[in-house]
Amino acid sequence: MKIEHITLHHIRMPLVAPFQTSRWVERDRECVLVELQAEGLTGWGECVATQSCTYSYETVKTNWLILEDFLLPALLGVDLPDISTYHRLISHVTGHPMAKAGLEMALWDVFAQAAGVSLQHLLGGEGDRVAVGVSVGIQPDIPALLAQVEAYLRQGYTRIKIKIKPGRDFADTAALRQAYPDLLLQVDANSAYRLTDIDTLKALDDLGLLLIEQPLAHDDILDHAKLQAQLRTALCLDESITSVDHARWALEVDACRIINIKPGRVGGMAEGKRIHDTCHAQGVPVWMGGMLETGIGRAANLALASLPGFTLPGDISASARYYQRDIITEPFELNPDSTLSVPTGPGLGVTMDRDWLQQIRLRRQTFTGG
Ligand code: OSB
Ligand code: MG
Repeated sequence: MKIEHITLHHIRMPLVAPFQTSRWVERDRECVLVELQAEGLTGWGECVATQSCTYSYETVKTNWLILEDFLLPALLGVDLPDISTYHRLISHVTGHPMAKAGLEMALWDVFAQAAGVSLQHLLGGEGDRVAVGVSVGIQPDIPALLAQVEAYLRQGYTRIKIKIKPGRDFADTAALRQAYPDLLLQVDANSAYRLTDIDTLKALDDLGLLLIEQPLAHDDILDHAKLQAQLRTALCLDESITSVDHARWALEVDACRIINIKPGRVGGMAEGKRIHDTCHAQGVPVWMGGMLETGIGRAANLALASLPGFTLPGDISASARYYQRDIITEPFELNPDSTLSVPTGPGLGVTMDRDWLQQIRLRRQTFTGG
């Protein structure tokens, strides 16, 4: 596969409502999209980093820089036989998983198209739907939280995740549990706690949660193991798992009993699949996380989430939960059974809305190989 041209698009697309986590707020989806031309085919990828280094150290600008200075030069003009050769060609670049994953996604798209199959098929996924839930940001107060969750339940979502932070944790979660005794409910702290907050975290232990996501530091494994030893509820790591090795380390020391897989966080779908395979072999459940992706990243996430070890509902909601107008011409809609359908067309199986792309684009640049 001869890689001829790559165009980077920096976009800013409005969210339907601000998304508040324990440590930051997202108002728009600002990201780099990768458009790759190879032998008459066009592949699309999405870098999941945002405008600020909140979730991780990567940002839109670092994604662009690493792509322009290191990743694209390694790839442009190359006759690429497969995706593992891509990883070999960029193996000198340390870190920056989101930049690497955005480019990898565009490669998966063209390789699947060239083979005339869906990305799901190429990855080895199965089934036509993926169970999904919705991730609810921190609301102004508890009545607003109850109203927001009720609205999502009425739309058909059957699994709810709420963001928590110190001072907005036990009372919020307990109120929801009281209103919905049987709800599939989980919480995500995005690294807002320390081991010394053990009393608060132990209080959450009695609320029948599916899991507690990333309570401690973004790069910690050891303290999570100390915490897991004191809780019955499964801990789930998100930020801390940046490779299959981190997954292995975390499981070896019982730092978590569930893993949230985000391809962008771990350098791409190949690494995400390796984490899935490691967990599946050990009977550890995984689920697909989300980064408020556009329809491009969402399509890729659905394909990967159809692998058999993804046994818990993913943070992959319908387009309308995020955007008035998504970047693809066929927005994702929630099925009545709280699932999203996995695209079946060749490659990602979605179509870029070029008209909308042009309206929300802040910058574009095309790079060509020698
Ligand atoms: O921690 O899972 C997270 C969104 C942005 C950054 C981090 C996270 C999230 C979410 C939203 O929880 C998940 C989604 O895309 O619906
Ligand atoms: Mg998370």
